[in-house]
Amino acid sequence: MPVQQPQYSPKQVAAALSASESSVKRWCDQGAIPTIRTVGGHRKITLDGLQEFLRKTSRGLESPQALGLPSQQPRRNGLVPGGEDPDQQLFRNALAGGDEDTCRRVIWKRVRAGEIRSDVAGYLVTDAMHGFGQAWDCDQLDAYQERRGCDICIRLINELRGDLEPIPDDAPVAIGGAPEGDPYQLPTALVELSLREAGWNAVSLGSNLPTDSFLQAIVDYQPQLVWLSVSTISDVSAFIVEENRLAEHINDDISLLVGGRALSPEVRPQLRYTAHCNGLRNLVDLASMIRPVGGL
Ligand code: B12
Repeated sequence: MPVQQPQYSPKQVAAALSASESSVKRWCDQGAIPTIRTVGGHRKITLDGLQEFLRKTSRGLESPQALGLPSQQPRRNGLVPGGEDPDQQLFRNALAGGDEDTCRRVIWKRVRAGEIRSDVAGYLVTDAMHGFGQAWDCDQLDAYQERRGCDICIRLINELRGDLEPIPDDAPVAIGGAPEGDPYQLPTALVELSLREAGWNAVSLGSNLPTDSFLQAIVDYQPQLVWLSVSTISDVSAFIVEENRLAEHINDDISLLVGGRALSPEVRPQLRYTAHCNGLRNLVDLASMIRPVGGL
């Protein structure tokens, strides 16, 4: 995928900053704004360069729309850090600003261009939320922006899922979720979308799920595959006991696939499971080995 930074002229940047063009040119020439020169000698400013300038000078963009960026920026100034792909930049800054329509446009543009939905969602949502984590660390993001961002992502993931072809009755069943004490909703929603798109009748049971209820769902759904998404563990010993209890009650013919940020190399050897997945693609590949299903 080409990774190209958008480039802006001093005039565009001046409009976005509500400053004069001559001031912007001066900042460029003084090195305050990292600047590229075109073959013809014109000044060009990348989004990263501009971001660096905003950070160093504690400035915000008065009119981000002058640069094609979403109009609602985070209340605290500065852009959300993350990947360099312009789509990622646009998505995460729109998400921080609560601009759901822009986020939706970016996602669907890529899906309509033929990309796999779960790849698009994983690529944009993961980058954005990791950026939110960093922005939060630097006091650049309010709690409401993070909560609202999660809600928007859940809606967008659900839209992607809802627009898929209906699953045939004989499709293999997969269920999963995040264990008790783990409130993270996005990873399990992304796993559900990935498996659904790969032809599984996949159902996410959500987050913060008590083991007994997880076991009841296994009785009710009779799945061939169970996934466990673990993003946070507050009490490692209790988690290991509960995870092993879950694994013990799962029949040998059901695969238990586990993944998530909190499953560190220290914790994993103490758990029982069929396979650990490094990411969503890895999960889909493993799932197709367990039970191949009709194409995408
Ligand atoms: C949103 C968020 C929250 C929200 C979640 C809301 C919700 N509805 O989901 C809430 C408010 C609950 C929250 C709470 C807290 N959070 Co928080 N949170 C985040 C944030 C910003 C995004 C998480 C997220 O959704 N990421 C997007 C997902 C899609 O990415 P991912 O988790 O990496 O998942 C990918 C892979 O791991 C993989 N994957 C995951 N699961 C699975 C499963 C399978 C089977 C497979 C195949 C793959 C897979 O696929 C995913 C897609 O690529 C992160 C920042 C970050 N770096 O992620 C902080 C972050 C995780 N939170 C953090 C902290 C500190 C907290 C709190 C302790 C804050 C507090 N003081 O209260 C609490 C703890 C909550 C708890 N009970 O443990 C820290 C953790 C630091 C650490 N060292 O662990 C982070 C990193 C922020 C930071 N930089 O400080 N948080």
